[in-house]
Amino acid sequence: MTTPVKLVGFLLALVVVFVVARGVGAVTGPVAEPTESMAHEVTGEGEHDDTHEAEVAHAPGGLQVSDQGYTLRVLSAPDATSDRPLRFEVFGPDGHRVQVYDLVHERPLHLVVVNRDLSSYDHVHPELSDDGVWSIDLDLSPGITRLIADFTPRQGPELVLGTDLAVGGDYEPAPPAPVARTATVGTYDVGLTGDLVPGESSPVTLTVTRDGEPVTDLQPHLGAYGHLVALREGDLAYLHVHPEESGAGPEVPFLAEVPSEGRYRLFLDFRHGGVVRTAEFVVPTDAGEGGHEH
Ligand SMILES: [Cu+2]
Repeated sequence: MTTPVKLVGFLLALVVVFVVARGVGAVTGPVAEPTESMAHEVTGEGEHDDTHEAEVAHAPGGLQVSDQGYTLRVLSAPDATSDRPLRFEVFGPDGHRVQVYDLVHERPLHLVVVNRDLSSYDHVHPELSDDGVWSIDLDLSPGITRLIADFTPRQGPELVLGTDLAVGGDYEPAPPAPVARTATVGTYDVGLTGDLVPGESSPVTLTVTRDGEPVTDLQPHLGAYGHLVALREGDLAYLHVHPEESGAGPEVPFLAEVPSEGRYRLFLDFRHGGVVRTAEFVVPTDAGEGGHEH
């Protein structure tokens, strides 16, 4: 074939691809976007309740600032020029500030504070004022900080809401972290075994040793012998993790629900000798293993 003929053929093929894509878009476009908010709207219509309830129940938390009528609102935050406390509130579907919360894992609200590049992590418990305003002093590093609040309003749904805070200052993004199934915290080593399987409840076991010796006198922390938080790399989706019954170490078992292939950051808070320490892990699903090769 001559070059002009090739070119015409190529252009024709392009047109065909374009027309087909448009056709497919026209057919599936509006239907194929089951965002979480749409799922809730559809649920309200009553017709497809069961299927959509199920989808919503399995959607990862922490990605939205507002869910099921509840909205997280930051009132003030520390910044480069002031160290005022972080203050925030939650508004309910009745238009009022939520003032009463259920205790879950011994606290009315758990707040995870992470830099968007996952270079810093903190799990804290703000104070609740009588009129429903949360506050806590935070030392934030420069960059974009993600706040993830895990709570259950009295007589409300279990919720995980998230919002971003921009913090000024010199900022150098952290490079992607390599896969890490062991973590060293001071004189402690913590190993992680188990595979994360998308769509399944995956058993994960953490084993705590100190100077090579198994630690068998872990102390209860938030109602268990360890508190595990798992975040998905890329969007910081907050996963459901349930502690399993266990003794005081060295093994601390959990069930983690992973929504998709990818790499996950796991943070174990454990208490020993009266001190809470955090061990950090980077765990890919099987197909997520090569995520950062290029
Ligand atoms: Cu907590």
